[in-house]
Amino acid sequence: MAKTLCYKILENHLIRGELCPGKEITIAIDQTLTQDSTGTMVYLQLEAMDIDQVKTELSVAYIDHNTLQSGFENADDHAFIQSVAKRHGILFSKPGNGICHQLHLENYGKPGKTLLGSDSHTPTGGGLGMIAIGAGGLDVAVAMAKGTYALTVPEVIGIRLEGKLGPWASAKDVILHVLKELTVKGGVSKIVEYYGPGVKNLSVTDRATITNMGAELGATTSVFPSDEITQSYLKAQGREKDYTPLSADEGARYDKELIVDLSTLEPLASMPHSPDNVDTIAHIGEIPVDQVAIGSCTNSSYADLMKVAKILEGRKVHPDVSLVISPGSSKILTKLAENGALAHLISSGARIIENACGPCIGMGQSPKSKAISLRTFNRNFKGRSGTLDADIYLVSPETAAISAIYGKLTDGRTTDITIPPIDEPQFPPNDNFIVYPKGTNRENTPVAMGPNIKPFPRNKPLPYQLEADVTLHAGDNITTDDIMPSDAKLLPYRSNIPHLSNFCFVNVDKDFAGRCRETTDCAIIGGENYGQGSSREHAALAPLSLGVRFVIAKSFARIHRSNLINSGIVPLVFRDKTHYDAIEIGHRLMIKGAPDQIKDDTIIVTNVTTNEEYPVAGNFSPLEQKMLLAGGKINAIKGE
Ligand code: MIC
Ligand code: SF4
Repeated sequence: MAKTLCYKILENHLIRGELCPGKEITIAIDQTLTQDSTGTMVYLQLEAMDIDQVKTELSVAYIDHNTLQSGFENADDHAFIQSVAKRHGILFSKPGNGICHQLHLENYGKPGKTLLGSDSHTPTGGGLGMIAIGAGGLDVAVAMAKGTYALTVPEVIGIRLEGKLGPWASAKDVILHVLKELTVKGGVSKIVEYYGPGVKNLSVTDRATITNMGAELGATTSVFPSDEITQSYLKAQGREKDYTPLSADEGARYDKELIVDLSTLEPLASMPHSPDNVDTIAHIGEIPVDQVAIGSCTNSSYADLMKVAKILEGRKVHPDVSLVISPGSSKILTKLAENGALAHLISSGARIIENACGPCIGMGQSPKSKAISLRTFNRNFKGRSGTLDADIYLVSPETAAISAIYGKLTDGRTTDITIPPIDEPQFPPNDNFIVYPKGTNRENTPVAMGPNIKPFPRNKPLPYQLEADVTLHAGDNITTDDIMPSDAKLLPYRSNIPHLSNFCFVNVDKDFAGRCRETTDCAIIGGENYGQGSSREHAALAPLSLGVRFVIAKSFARIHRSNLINSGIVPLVFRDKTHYDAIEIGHRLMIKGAPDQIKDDTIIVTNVTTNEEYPVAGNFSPLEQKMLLAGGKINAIKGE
């Protein structure tokens, strides 16, 4: 039978189970990546697993999120991660090298390999024909320790690309169009596979922009074929030997199909406050803009920044706009410096900041109150910029640059500016930012522990009678940024869960943490797509440290559901969605015989306050049941 590309790669890595949608499989993981804001937890967990060297072909620890260093905390975290990397044979990428996904694409990604990363945008690697999956930190720690990862086999959405992008339309517009079609939950339990004649009209970094933002669809991952364009990208990076041609078999069938004619796409924007709230720029209109931010793992490639430089060359940033640019990697910045493009950017009035995540995660550059900020990033959730009342629009680099000049949201096609084609130059190898672990091991390298690094919370085995007070009743599409906000003030506490938990849900319900502390065991009620967004397991660990024992929602986002299970918090789904409205804050809920019930298709939750019963579903795989019974993944592993 003709196979899809993603199933071919999964099949090559299959260790256990049947490659059939909905079934649980275990696959071999070739590579892992971590970044620093999730990495400290990953490496505390790896240390707790008592292993020697990692079992993967390659593991890299990047520092790119918490680079502001406004106190000792971030620098201590970096030193901790560097020491653990040395102990276990992991490459360490120093701060300043760039953003993990851009760096991994440039330096280590290989067609046909599997990559697990403790960051939701790990699917960027799909632009190179990899199966690259974002996961919670503990899953990545286990992948390093054992070289494996268990997942439920996703269905495959095939997106057939036809035609060629017209002037001012960009790879970003492709994924914004797909988001408009499929929405932020359209990709849950799915892999998105691109194919068709239009693929050859997109560069590898274009493809990576598209697979990167597949995370916003909720997809497990997204993947492109590996072809001669992949080969020339790898050649430009001095890695032609890593090339393997890969594609789906002729006639492969997809569970769902979508056709996108690239030639019909026009410049688009995601409007506040959701990436799928997409419209054409022509239709949104020429709204005045206060800030423009260009960068992030979605749009900080060499070609992206060269396009921006060509648009800005000889022109001036509008007086009312602050334009800030964060390049994706040190190699890209070096090239821009060498070819003069950096001078064009600076002399136009742009602010150049570090090669890092920066403003994308609220690490600086928060816009002014009520600002309109155009960003080439991937998430525009309320408050994520660090300014709660700012309106964030997600756009392509081309649209961002032209709008920075005109001071208003601008459709480039209405101007007389043309952008010349950008050729990918040869990037000479430079690993000056990489620390290799050679010659070190556990015995000769101590762990560097700063005073802000606290042990991660552990759960207890599932009790017979699980009882909890409802401490939050949340709406649809709650993001992990809602659950555990991240900004320049809070990110330094990513290694200190007891402190961080005080800010859990602070922008949704500021009394949540206090309410939890007044009782022993708590429950959360959520709407659709609960926990969408990032992979941060802090969105499970902070609630755990506040005593949350279960969450009942209308539906869950994939990574967050896994993170809850890994922490021993039981994620349950309403069988009858009207029951969502029957539960209120302060009600006491009970699951009798919880260890037996979690094996059943239907679990009965009793509302002790109102005497009602709610049938809910868990759909837990045998592995998930084991983790929940033990009170989380670490406990389950220790008990093996
Ligand atoms: C994000 O973009 O939200 C982050 C910050 O990169 C997160 C990881 C984190 O919260 O540390 C992600 O996408 O997984
Ligand atoms: Fe960093 Fe932003 Fe990408 Fe997350 S989405 S990895 S914060 S650049």
